[in-house]
Amino acid sequence: MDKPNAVQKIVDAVVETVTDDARPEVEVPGKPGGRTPELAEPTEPTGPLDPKPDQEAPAPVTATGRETGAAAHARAQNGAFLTTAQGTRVADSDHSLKAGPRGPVLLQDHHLREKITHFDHERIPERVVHARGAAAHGVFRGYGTAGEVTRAAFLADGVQTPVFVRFSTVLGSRGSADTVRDTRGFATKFYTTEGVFDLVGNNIPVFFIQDAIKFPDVIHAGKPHPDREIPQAQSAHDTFWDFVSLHTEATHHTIWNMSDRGIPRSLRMMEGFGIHTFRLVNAEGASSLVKFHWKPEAGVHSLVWEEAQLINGTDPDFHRRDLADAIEAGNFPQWELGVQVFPDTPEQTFQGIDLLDPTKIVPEELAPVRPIGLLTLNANPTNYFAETEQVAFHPGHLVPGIDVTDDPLLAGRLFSYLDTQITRLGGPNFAQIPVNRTHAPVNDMLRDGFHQDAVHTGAAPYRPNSLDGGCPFLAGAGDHAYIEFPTPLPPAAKVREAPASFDDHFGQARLFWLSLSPVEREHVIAAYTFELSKVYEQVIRERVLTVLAEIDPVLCAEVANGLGLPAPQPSRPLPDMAPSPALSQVAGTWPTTGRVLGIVADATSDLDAVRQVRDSARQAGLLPLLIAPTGAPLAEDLPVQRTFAATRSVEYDALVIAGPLLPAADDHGARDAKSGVTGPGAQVDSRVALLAGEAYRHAKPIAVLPGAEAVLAAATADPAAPGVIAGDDAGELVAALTELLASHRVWDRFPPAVS
Ligand code: HDE
Repeated sequence: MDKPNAVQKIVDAVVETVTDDARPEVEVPGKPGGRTPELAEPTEPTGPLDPKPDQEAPAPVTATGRETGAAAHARAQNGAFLTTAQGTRVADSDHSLKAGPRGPVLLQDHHLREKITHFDHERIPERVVHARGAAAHGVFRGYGTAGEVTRAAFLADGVQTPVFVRFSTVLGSRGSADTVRDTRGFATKFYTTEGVFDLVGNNIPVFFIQDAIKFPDVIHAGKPHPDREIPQAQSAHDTFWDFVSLHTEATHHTIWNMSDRGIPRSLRMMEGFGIHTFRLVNAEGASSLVKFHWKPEAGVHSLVWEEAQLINGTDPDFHRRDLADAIEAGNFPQWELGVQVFPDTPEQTFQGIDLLDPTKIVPEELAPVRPIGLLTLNANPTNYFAETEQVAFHPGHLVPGIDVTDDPLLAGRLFSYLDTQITRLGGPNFAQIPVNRTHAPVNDMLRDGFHQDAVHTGAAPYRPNSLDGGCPFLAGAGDHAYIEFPTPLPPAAKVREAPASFDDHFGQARLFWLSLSPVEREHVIAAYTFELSKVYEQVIRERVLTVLAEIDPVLCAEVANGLGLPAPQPSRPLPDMAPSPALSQVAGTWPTTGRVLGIVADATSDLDAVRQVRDSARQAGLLPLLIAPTGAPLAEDLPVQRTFAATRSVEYDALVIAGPLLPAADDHGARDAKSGVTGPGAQVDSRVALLAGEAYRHAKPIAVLPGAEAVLAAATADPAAPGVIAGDDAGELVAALTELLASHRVWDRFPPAVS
């Protein structure tokens, strides 16, 4: 398939394994513009700068999917001079047109009116859920392994399809913090040759409710209280826990949110799930039921709760920044798409699990995930609003070979996503917004409406017609038409009921609990205890404990203990269950590319060792950042990226400390409230002690060079604890840290109390 310009660039840029040679020269990602500015305000007119090399724009196709042959950034602004929206050059944009310098301002000032009027209308309604998001362009390559189950063209072997992926939190407003405890959205738009396919999933494989009619209820309960509009982007409040303790089908999703999955380390380190069972249809017309899974190449990793809370204050854009920085530095995030495949039987169950119940998983040990393609995110959006804000996903954007099932949650979604865009994006023509445009030819009979961008030809937008020669014609299966699978339906009466097979609300929550490692269980206990401690009404806490009793006695007793309440008994004996090891995220080792290494040093440190650490870290694919008392370089070749006053441990995955780090000039409480940890007469800068102490208690690897031992003492970190290493060979230290980072955290440092 010939795809010029932007599409081709995205497709060309697929890099299966990003080699050091392929990685762009980016020492520290985050450069705001395409050019390093001069100190003085520029005076020479020049055209708009090219976008940064890491940025891409929606493909330059028309509103009707025609390739234009235009350059990738053809929609960007043009010319060297400021103009009005009509392209008329402007001589003064700093002063209103007035009757004399002291006014009054004249109504005839068309430039003022245009500028202010447009500004007044810059905002659109944020998404009712998933308002906070970050996105990237990329490419998906099919493995061809799905051919047995689907005829979808983009899954065929070697086919490369441009994609746009948006990640999100669910509850928070558009300006809310990134690292709140919440489910994350993982929505992918595939611009396939057969039309757009949207896989609109989450990072948690189940949902709070079994029927779409309950969606307004669960969201109203999770959103801030309607009177004070607090708390923002949190589930730690009365209305959320009131609802989920009464509506117990939410139990399974809730325990996932209370686990480490609710606070991912990075959007690049999350799994994704389609949740619902979909129906795939192959070239012979045979159907299978499937569940979609995204598996991150970087592994599934999480923050610890204290870290997540600190980040929300120190860098509320943490996840957004991390994604953009990784792409800018050429560390392209990758996921494998896989499917669990089940026979399409009349009962639509698999080993007793109802496949239409979105509160249930099928353990991977029972149905393995078969890889069917690779997703690589390789370009940042050029403009947040135009792309990330205006992208419109819809589970009903399907292509031939992919059909839906009768999951009652999915049915409501098939209505909702189309409906919501009409308000959010101002009318029915949102499919014509550049980021939403299909790359397949459009020949519809939809006409007119607000913001119509297509210039339709012809006289007969109806069928049948003879005036337009009967065009457009209907397609058959051989012409890639979308044909719904003729699913047989059992005889039924019209009722408002759920099937009995949806009744078990606790079994799989118990399966999840039993499948976690001890340290993950500690985190679940702590999360429930924290959240319920923020609940005002005692009866709601007590009610949640009755739900926890149905999951596990240890979980229930530990949370009850933390709340100072008695632990209730389950209503019936708890079942024995074989754990599903795939549900735990701590076993194994993973690539460490792009992990951030903080190197703490000052002018008195062994600068040769500092250089060696930095260089070895770069060679190992880590991102080393030098942390020093001020922004002054420690040597000509040792620029400083962070200062003691302006950094916090949460920016780093591991630390190297190059002592001795005596208190710096600004290490006093009046200047920096972080000072004072070690008290007067301290031998170590108190911000460094805090940095090391936080990294230590967040189970991060720490290495100390000779002379830095006092930092560990000041940080009350045990030098003999797992993951704390000392030595004088910089290369060896970095190698040891990299090995520790491959398991993400040094959990052995803090043995769990519960088994
Ligand atoms: Fe959504 N959901 N949802 N949802 N959802 C929206 O669509 C809705 C559900 C998901 O990055 C809205 O364009 C209903 C499950 C993601 O733009 C809205 C129900 C799953 C995103 C909507 C669900 C999701 C949304 C808000 C119950 C995981 C963000 C704005 C039947 C499989 C997409 C918009 C993006 C967004 C409705 C349940 C995922 C209102 C009615 C289950 C990732 O249409």
